[in-house]
Amino acid sequence: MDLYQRPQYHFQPLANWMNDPNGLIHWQGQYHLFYQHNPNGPQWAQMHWGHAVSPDLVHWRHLPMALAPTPGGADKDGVFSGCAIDHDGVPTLVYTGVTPQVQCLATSEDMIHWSKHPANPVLAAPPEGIPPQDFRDPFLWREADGWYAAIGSSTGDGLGIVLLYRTQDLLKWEYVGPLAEGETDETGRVWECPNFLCFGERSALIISPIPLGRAIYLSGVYRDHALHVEGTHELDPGGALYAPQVMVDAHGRHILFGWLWERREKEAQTKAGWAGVQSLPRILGMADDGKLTYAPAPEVRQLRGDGWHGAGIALRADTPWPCPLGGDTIEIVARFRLGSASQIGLEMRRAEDGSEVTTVTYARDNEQLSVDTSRSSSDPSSLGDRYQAQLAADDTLTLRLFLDRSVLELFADDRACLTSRIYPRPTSLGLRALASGGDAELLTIDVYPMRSIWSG
Ligand code: DQQ
Repeated sequence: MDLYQRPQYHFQPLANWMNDPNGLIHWQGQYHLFYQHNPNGPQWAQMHWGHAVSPDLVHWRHLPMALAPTPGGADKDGVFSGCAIDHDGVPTLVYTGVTPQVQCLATSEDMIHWSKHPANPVLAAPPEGIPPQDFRDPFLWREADGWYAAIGSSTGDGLGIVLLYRTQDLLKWEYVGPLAEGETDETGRVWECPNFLCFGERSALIISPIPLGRAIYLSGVYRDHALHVEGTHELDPGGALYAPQVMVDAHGRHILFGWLWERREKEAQTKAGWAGVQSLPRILGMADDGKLTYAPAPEVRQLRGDGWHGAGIALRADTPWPCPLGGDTIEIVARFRLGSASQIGLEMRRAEDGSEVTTVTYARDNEQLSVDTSRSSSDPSSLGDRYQAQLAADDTLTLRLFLDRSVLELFADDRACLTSRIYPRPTSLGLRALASGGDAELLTIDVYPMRSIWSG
């Protein structure tokens, strides 16, 4: 098994394949994370639901497999994604069984052992005109007149759609209409894994469109059981985060986990013996402009070891400043004053001879935040690229970065997130700050070694 590239403080199963987070729920003071899992190998096949529990969103304990395909059953070819709800005090998983794609239920008395409902499938076919091979990933919420479910799908014309259903007892379902529909193929052909979130007057519908390979969201006003869309936005265009799921916990926080897929060749994944990581828990909010805000859950701070702190560091144009502490399992909080610079940034996981380096930059003129992983690894099986997000910054900008071996998660001013996968050598550990086109200042920089979540 390739142990070096395995993250130390991001959730993973012990081995083999993992993709979407499923069934996130805060139940009797414990956070439950289920996930798409192939227990038999490091590739997508025969989907099961793995299961883990945590008191604090950060330290996890593996639990027995929650769901496996039932031979001859409604989920004989796979237990696909879905959610967890509290249905009159009974923890209930609502998920897609295949093939064909149908909606199913499972319940539990102890949150460990799960029984599939004898009436499965409880929703056996989509409305007329909707392709039955794309009818999946139910996401439920409660309204005054019952449960509502958003189900991902595709229109007969090959655009994305989220179908809205209503049910009282989870056994009889009524199709209400489209919650939202795509208008161009720029937002994909099939919408997977919908998540519908309400923030006061405004709502956001997160979707994972095929073939975009990244999640986006529609924000607007939910009225008469449809989302009146005001804007379409990127959720995390860093090239690695897909099929996220959001839960509202007992404190009313919207907490997101997302699947971080591998960005290295299949062969390297097979050799490694594992594939797929969950993101750190992120708290979502909504700003006045209808865009989501992102912050790592405060619980993540408990992983910090003794940090290195610097302040008032002048960054001269084109003269990189080497930070005394770098690493591959660290958190970096860097607050920049842009000054006269046209671009500022950080180089990380830098080899001493510069042969490997990952660069995060912010360019003032086009307001672009970038993560460049094209030189992250000298291993040709690693697939690097350059990823960008739009961000308007004033004279100061705070970059908060989590490096965890092959994971890089970037939060910029809580207004943009870019998550990428990188596969440098274990010896590429350097960290430098830079400015170009003029001088800037690092107002403060904090670098924390991060503790493993698995070591007690
Ligand atoms: N993954 C699941 C599906 C979902 C897709 C299958 C998204 O339910 O649509 O593993 O990654």
